[in-house]
Amino acid sequence: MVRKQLLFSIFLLLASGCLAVHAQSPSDTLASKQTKNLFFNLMKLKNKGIMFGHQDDLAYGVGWKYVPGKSDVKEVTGDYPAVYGFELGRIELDHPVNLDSVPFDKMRGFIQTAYQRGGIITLSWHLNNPLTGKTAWDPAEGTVASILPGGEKNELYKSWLDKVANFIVTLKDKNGVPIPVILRLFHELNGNWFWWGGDHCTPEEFKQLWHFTISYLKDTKNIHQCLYAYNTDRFSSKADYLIKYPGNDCVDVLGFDIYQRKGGAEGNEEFIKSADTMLTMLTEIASERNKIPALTEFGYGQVPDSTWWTNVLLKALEHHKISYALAWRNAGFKPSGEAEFYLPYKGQVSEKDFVKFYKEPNILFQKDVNYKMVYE
Ligand code: BMA
Repeated sequence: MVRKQLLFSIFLLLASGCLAVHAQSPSDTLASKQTKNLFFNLMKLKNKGIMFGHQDDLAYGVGWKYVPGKSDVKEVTGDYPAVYGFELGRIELDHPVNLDSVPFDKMRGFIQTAYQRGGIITLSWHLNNPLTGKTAWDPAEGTVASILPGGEKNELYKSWLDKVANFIVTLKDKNGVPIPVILRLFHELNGNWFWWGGDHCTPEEFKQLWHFTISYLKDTKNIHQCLYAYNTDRFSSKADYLIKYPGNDCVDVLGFDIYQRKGGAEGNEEFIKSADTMLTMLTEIASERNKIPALTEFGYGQVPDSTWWTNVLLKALEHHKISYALAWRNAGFKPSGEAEFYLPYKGQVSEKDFVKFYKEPNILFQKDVNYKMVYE
């Protein structure tokens, strides 16, 4: 009897182990080997530290564009980021360059370069409004409903997904192996500024849009090199975060975006408190669901505070085990004369402090992670 009970206990233990391993797999059951490895390694690496990322890092920075090998992060720290964000907006229109003027051909090259050294790729998509033909920031009512199956723009939307799929399948390494990407669809989904956001669709419509999109990419287009990120803006509670959550079977990364808008001690405190509180909720939600927690986008425009990195950002991050944090783009000076950047460049006021931040053992850049650690 005792022996039987013991055997049964061993069986239960093994079974729960298998289930746990299964539950910790990418949502795409046909995900490629490297994509599966990326998922497992992102889970694992969060115990080592937070990987630092930057949007469009290799494409341009403040005062330069398309200089091979250049990066504002590298100019300041001597190292590249570990995570590289790129943007697909305008691919749906067959444009050769995205909405921030990055040629898709160059983008493919940057992605291949980054992948080779063990960089992690995440793609956002500020797709135009398919109902009105205006930009992603045109929140016309009824847009989401119009692109769902049966809607008047469903065919158009499918043709846009075809174009995204066509680009993704060209992302291969030199041996023809598909490069895994984290697809950050319908980001900032609880904000009211994008047509897919906030009150512009019901939670049900949003979930349908998510399921339709992912199933189209996986099942119709046969794309199996993606992890999918569910990505809100600021949120107030776990329930608030999950209002439009489409389900554990179609999400891999859980993230949110946050920007510091106010300066001075008060602004700093508010940022630390908000980010810290949300990261606590996010990591709980992610661990309950075996998903990868990440700060999918952040920034403090023009970083006017010379110690923002160690005095503010680090304080917000340091108690949390998240996989990565992606700073937004160093767009530089626009024709209007206004500058948009979120990371220091040579000579910028927060440059020295960013180097201090770089040296933090729990903040990881490219030299801390390599191909083997991420994709094998
Ligand atoms: C915004 C700004 C814009 C940019 C858009 C899409 O946050 O950086 O300048 O066009 O993202 O990348």
